[in-house]
Amino acid sequence: MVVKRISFILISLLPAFLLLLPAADAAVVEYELVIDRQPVNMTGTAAWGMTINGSIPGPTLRFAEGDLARILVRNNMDADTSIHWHGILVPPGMDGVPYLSFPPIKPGDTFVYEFPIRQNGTYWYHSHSSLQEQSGVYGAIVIEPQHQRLHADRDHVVLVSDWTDENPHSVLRTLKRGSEWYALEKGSSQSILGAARLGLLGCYFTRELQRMPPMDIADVAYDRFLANGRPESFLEALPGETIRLRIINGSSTTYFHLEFAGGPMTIIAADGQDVEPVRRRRFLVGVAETYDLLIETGGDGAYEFRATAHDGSGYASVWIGSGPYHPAPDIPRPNMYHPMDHGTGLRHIFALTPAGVMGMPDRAVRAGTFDRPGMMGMAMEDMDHMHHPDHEPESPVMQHEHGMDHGAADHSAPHIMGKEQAPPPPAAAREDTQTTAFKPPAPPSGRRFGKIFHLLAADASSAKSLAVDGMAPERPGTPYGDLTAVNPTAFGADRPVREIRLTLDGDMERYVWMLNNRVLAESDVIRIRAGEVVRLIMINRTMMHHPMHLHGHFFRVVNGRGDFAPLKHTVDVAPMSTTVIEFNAVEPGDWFFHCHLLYHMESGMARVVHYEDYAIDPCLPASARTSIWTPGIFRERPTSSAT
Ligand SMILES: [Cu+2]
Repeated sequence: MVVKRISFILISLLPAFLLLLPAADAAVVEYELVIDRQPVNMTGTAAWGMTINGSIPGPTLRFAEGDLARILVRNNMDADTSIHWHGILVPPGMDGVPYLSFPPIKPGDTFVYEFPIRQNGTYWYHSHSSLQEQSGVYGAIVIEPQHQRLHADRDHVVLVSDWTDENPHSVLRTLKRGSEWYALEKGSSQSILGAARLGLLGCYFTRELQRMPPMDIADVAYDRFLANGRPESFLEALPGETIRLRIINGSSTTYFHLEFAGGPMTIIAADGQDVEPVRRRRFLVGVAETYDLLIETGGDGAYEFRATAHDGSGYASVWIGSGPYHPAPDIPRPNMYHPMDHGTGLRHIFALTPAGVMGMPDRAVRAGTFDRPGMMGMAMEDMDHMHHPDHEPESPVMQHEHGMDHGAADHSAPHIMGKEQAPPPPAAAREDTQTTAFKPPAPPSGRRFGKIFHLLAADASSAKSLAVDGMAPERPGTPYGDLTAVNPTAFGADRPVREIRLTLDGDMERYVWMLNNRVLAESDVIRIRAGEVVRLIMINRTMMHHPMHLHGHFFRVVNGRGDFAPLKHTVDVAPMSTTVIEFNAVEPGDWFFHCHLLYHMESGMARVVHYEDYAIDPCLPASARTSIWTPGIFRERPTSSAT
């Protein structure tokens, strides 16, 4: 069976191989992954999980640039499965999206993936079937380059993720019910009393009057946050060593603030692509992104590398080195009552527009009002130069320096595109940092209450300290504004540019997440043509972050770095703001493009990017090819329930 499949795949891939001309002496690196459903214990209580080769996460797959990867994936479960190689440039038939790139792997079957390794860096893999990623079907990929650019004494993968003992399908049902249960459980709910306690009653009532949904940073309450499959783990290191940490956010829905107790971290790669070194004390990593960091162990001791869930509900710890413990500081919880206060201008816009489009009505979107990268307040700027492919817009901060006369918003605090690095947290925020001979207690659960809780104690206002997310230096956003590619990434000025505008929309009450106000099932494909430069303008009209991921390509994130805009495969689109990306359309195929928050993708926040003239893969049965468009394909199906 397995042998037959190998020859079948080779034949089907022949044209791709000829095109890519892999080195004749490429080493074949083979792995076998067995996906199974079994009881696991992350919390002290057994729960059902999905394992790869018996563990969560699965094994780290290691390759060298130029290898030929051959990976056998066996399905030992009673439900269909799949593996997608996140950020890896593969032929479309190897991308692992069921019903789009290949038929799902049926119970008892083995699928053989085979593709040449055309890149290097830190990536990951995960199931693209139903909600299996939440149950544990993910692992790391490390690809060594031909020539190592930077030295490190040690090299460690740190794969962070979120875990719930609950069946992910029941999580989705709870979300669809529009219940506030998870907010109560993790202490981020909002009430009149809580608003009064913070002196923000006015904001609370203004929002209630306009029927705006309460802002929350994350949908789900988790039982544990994990680093390499554990809430707490330990890595060996000696004093004075330089360590490369390969950070992978393999969460289903959780963004993390990263911090190392031993001092600032140096970002050297983002999404596997090298960038000019950037030093950061704390920054936000989105779902499905990867960062390579260099850290230095100072003196004697165990220094904590901490990944704190964005909503402040818990964290995962990795202790690096041995000796006295140096914990990382606690991060103030987000002030959910603060109405994303970008200044009076934004509140003014909220007051004038119906809920749902959050001050960005369709007409203004179509007119290009919000096409500029950065905060929506910038949108009234002259848009002219966005229409010239060779002209890169300046960063919002630079625009601010040039002066703004409409006073729409205060941009002195960088949100997502700040040119300058956010200052380190003030001393007060680091007060609880101290060396201790005794190991600090294990990281807390994401749920603060058992069956009984006190309503006001569950309120977001009850946290010890609060800071406005993305605005206060204690709660920084992503480091995108500071990422500079090591080589130019710009496209030739003569290239045809296709510009596509997408709004990111949500209906909180029905828990439906959409692009251009439509879910996948009822929408069209995004049609592009080989040879074009495709520019996607993503306008987030929701109060949540969305990590948007494009399969099969790297894209430039237009961040004010001109020809040296960084390349990524996943980009955070911050609430109420616009992100612009561009990619080279040179990978004919059908490619998934979606929000990487698992429950958002399942609810329809996805599209298929289709190359014109791309021939349907003859290996796929016709029925499989059409069913991606069938309503309900991304809905819950009884065959894939997780218990
Ligand atoms: Cu989303």
